[in-house]
Amino acid sequence: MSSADGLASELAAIAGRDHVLVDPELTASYETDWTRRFTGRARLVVRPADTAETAAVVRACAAAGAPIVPQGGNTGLVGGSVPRGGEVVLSLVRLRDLEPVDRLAAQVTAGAGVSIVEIQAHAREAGLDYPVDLASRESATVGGTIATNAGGMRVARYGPTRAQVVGIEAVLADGQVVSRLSGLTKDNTGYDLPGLIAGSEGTLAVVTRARLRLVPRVDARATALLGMASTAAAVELAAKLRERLQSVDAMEAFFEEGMALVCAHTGLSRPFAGPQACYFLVECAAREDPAAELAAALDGAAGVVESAFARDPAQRRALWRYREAHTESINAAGVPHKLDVTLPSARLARFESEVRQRLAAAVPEARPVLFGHVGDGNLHVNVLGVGPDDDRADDAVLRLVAELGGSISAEHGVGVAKVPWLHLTRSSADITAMRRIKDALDPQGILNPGVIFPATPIRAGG
Ligand code: 2HG
Ligand code: ZN
Repeated sequence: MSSADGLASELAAIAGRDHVLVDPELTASYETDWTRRFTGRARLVVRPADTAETAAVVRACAAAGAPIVPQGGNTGLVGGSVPRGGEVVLSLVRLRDLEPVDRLAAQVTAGAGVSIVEIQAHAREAGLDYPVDLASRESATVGGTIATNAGGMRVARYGPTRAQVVGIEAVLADGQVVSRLSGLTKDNTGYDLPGLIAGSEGTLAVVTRARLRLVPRVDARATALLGMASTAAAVELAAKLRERLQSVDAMEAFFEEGMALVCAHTGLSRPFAGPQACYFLVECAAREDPAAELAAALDGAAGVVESAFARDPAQRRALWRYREAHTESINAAGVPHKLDVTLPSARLARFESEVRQRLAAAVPEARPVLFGHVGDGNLHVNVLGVGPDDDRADDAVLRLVAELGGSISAEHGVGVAKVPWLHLTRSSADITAMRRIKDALDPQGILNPGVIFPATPIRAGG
């Protein structure tokens, strides 16, 4: 195995001295993720400029037996994009090529380091849109969101990131490059490698470019924040709106504890006179103004106690701020445990009340803050007041999720955070199949070890 300095000089010869960082002041921002719960020292950080350099970096690391943590915008929330201790952080932020929009195919090819906000703006200039949207859009990247199959606010309408991936270019663990960027929507020639790499959390390959599906741009938006009598009423309303309106673009939910934190942190004033059992944010988007159809669908809807309609873009942004400021407001209150889970819609309301009881019983000092995407059954259970290594809260929440037929990871991935609980919602046959795929594509075990499965010792290269 090369010494740290030996590998650093080899990588500097590939990516340039300025793009191999070893000074702790320079590496620090690559070593801690958004939760601040997951952090570790990197052996070094390397930032190649393109696919060829990325492949050469991976080859050099493989020869040195040096484990790699691929990283995009470092907005991950499960510890999958930061080192655990001693890995090479392979940052893809310099892979910023963005090709012209292919209007005939409604697709675009983008480098891994292009941010979500940039690809959205690029698509909109061409009269189209990139439909993945999430609160971290300014920093989250094309490569990172593919690697984690990121979801966000518009999944119920357009599907998660994997549904937008038409093709991928990726570097395999031995430095070979797989390139499927032809943009053919119909292409049944063997295994769907792009579909497999999407959501593999950097454990199978390093995404360098992608061919992405775009959707028609719809600019007319109508947004309402509702105070609901109960979570069950919010779930029922989500189903009703989906049945009645093709224009429903987002349906989000949050609760009193989140509203209180957000108002305290941001200085926003409360939207309604009193606290509500559940807050429901709905947005419709269409070519023609959907305000009238949204108002008609909400008129007399069961369980709506209060409502606030946005009349202009500033009011719309203000309503969204209650929802989107959750993550930063929680972070300001402490270092949370983040449990991103999905439930069958029919059990979402039961989960919301039972999870509070289970948490209170398991960890009396725990302070839960729940919010999420009610349109697709995804709740973010954030838990404050629990030490970083105390996993009693995680255990209580994830066991309840499994009991109710849900998934322990909806859109953030398994990362390192959920490894001990993977068996709760994946059978042993399923885990065996996944491990075999991992071993086949990364026989040395150098790509993001410890993510999805427990780390195994790095094996010598062939
Ligand atoms: C969101 O929906 C993100 O805003 C972040 O998935 C969730 O901070 C979280 O737990
Ligand atoms: Zn989310």
